Amino acid sequence: MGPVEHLVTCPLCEAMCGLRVQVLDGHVTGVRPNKDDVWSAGHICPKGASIGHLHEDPDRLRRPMVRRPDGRHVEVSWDDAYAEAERVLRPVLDTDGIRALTVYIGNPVAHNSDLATYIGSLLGFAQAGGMQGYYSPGTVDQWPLNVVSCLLFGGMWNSPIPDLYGTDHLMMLGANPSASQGSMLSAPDIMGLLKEITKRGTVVVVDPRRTGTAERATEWVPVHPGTDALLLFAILRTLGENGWVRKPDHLRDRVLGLDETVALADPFTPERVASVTGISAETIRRLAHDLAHARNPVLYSRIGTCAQEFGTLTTWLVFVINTALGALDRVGGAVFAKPPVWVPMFGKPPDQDGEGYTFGRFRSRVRGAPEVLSCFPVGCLAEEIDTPGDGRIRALITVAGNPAVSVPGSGRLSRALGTLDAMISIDNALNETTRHANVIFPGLSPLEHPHIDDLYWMYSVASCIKYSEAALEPQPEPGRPHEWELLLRLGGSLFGTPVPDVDVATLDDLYTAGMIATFAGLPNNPLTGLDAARVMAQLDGRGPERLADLSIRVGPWGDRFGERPDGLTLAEVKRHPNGLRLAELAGGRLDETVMTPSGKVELLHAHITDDIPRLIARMDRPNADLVMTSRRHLRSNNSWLHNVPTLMKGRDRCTLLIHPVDAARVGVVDGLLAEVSTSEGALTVTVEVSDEVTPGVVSLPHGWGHGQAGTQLRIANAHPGVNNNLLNPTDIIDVPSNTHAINGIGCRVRPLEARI
Ligand SMILES: Nc1nc2c(c(=O)[nH]1)N[C@H]1C(S)=C(S)[C@@H](COP(=O)(O)OP(=O)(O)OC[C@H]3O[C@@H](n4cnc5c(=O)[nH]c(N)nc54)[C@H](O)[C@@H]3O)O[C@H]1N2
Ligand SMILES: Nc1nc2c(c(=O)[nH]1)N[C@H]1C(S)=C(S)[C@@H](COP(=O)(O)OP(=O)(O)OC[C@H]3O[C@@H](n4cnc5c(=O)[nH]c(N)nc54)[C@H](O)[C@@H]3O)O[C@H]1N2
Ligand code: SF4
Ligand SMILES: [Mo]
Repeated sequence: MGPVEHLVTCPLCEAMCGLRVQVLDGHVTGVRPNKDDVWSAGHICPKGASIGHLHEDPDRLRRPMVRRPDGRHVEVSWDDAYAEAERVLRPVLDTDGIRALTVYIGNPVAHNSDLATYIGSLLGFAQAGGMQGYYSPGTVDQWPLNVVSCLLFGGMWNSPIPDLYGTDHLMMLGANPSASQGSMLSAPDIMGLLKEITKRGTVVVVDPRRTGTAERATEWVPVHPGTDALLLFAILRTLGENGWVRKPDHLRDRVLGLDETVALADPFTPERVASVTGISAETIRRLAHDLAHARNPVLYSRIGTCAQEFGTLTTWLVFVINTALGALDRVGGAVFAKPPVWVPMFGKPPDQDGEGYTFGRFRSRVRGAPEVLSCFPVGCLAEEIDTPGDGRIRALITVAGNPAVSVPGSGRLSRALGTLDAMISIDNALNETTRHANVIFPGLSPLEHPHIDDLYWMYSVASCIKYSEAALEPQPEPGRPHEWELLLRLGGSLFGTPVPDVDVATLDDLYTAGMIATFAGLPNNPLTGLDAARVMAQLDGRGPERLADLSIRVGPWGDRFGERPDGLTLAEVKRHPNGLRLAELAGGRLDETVMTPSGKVELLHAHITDDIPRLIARMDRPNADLVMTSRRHLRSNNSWLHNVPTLMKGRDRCTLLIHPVDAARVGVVDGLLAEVSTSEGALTVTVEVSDEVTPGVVSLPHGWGHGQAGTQLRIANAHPGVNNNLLNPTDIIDVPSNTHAINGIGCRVRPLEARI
């Protein structure tokens, strides 16, 4: 018999491409793009094409591992792993309580429905038991967007995306889709869509580096890192001064605070911001003019404008300017996607029980950082572990995360992880982080479990739904636990039941029923007022499939349990292996999507505008001689695809990009070693001299620094690179969102080798 083909959605980035995976005798024999996928229509990138190699990777964990007293990890049975988790965890819980435990949730959680739907069980149980903040790389990523979305639009994941099909003038800041394939913006073949925009209009890329995206744009605007908020305020001021603020009918009575916000731009004249941003006053005026005179202008920003000193103000200004251009909620502008599913994270979190949102409800123990959406800055984790005293973190659970590489101050964090009394990881690799874990519970490979995306449809340029079946049986034993079961087991153990004894099936029922009952009792969500017992009785299956059925049935196309007999259920979605394309982007949806207390877009919030004096002060602070920024590569995925041989082909990617003028000034030479240092530390790295970075800026990718003792990553360890988070300090923070700056960090570069 020949290979069997399975249609699955690639879970490796937000583009959600459809793949055809060929399987023969339990092995992947080929991966091809799925041209019939209703969403991606045959688009694919090298990462998706390599998913078979990821699955077959001999280093990928398939059995639990425990750490022996000599520090080595050995494979054990599932029962022994549960027993070891109990042995290390219980004494901490018995003496210090759940307060001494925290959880780190990594990025792949959002790309794996088993984890995404059940992470709430672990977090919810831990929070109920007294855990303080939790940690996530969100605070090195999109937390500014989450804060702004809560305040302006009423939900943490509720914000408009640029209509890439309709705009004729896109200004993109701090994003490089030629590598990332789009972020908080899901689009099939995003570079193809950008090319179409350049044909009918303009794409302006604001980035300190002439990226692959900037290369293909109409114009590249090299901005000094961390100063975008100044540029945007100056643009807003120019719009106001020239009477270019548009107030279209569809926004009338739907937006609060626009005039007051435009007035706040007053101090930021193009002349005043020019020297710090590195963009001339003339250019700023032209950028504003072009936006104002385009038919369908829109701004979009991403991590380069979030993970920087003024992430919240910058992200906020993007939405403010979209509003001032009249682009909000209209085709061709900034529109709200319509996800076909509804999941609890789309609602207001139950712990935010007042009107609007409250931040700073509790503070971190050591530096007193206020929580923001229940998170402390992730760079606080190390000090919470290694600073003695009451309330010290002694137990950590990591779920699909690699903080020893991915977070600022990772040197201190790595050392701190080694001192924990209990560390448990749910992860597929023995890597820089999990080498410190007492127990590693491996998840399934992405091809071994079904998957259905939820969050990314909130940011997608069309409303689609797709179900991925499991292409392969879990190996080595088909019955091995799924990650959602592991999450329930760990969550269930927090209240006294020994880890091996948790009744996962019963807890699953309780978790699902409890979640439905909670949201049924809260206002303004699709579960409001539903009878929880009746809903439970009608749902199919258990675990993530049951939750997927729920989220589809209460979604905009759902059957609402018989109310709409032709509506969707999970079973119906499964009948369409190429997916269902349900709707295209549309405007006019503010009344339906905005969940603020006033029901309107609320532009002005003290939580955001209180940060303006800090920005004003920035205008008087001269730029550092050299600053460091981060970059991504199409063939990497944060820290964890470097063990896939097909993705490691080609030349060394972990180089320090530096402009020829700076290279000459500091005396470093292309291809030779240099030292780059910051207040946090120093690294030795190969120099790549290139005018693709602006003078004054160097760029180093993140996710490297492999080759650590005790890891099992043969390929990655042979190409270790260096970890730029050893250089990123933990104290440069975007105040309103708790987000670390990893862009615009003052640094020094000096030669370590000379050409003879
Ligand atoms: N300097 C710098 N630092 C950065 C960034 C930057 O641009 N510059 N970017 C930041 C951003 S945006 C992010 S999102 C973070 C990422 O930070 P993290 O999420 O902490 O790190 P990742 O490298 O994505 O690590 C993912 C982990 O999940 C595991 N894994 C992969 N798939 C699965 C699975 O299906 N199940 C389980 N259980 N485990 C799995 C991998 O083995 C790996 O250990 O890094 C942040 N850090
Ligand atoms: N291939 C691949 N795809 C990925 C990932 C990956 O690691 N590899 N990671 C995924 C994840 S977790 C995320 S969050 C997304 C991120 O997706 P993107 O936001 O598109 O991320 P980057 O490609 O890092 O692009 C960020 C850009 O910001 C620029 N920048 C740095 N500082 C500043 C600044 O101060 N101002 C401005 N205007 N620009 C600045 C950088 O030079 C860089 O070009 O990508 C996702 N997709
Ligand atoms: S762009 Fe690449 S990594 Fe992203 S979903 Fe598509 S194939 Fe996967
Ligand atoms: Mo991210």
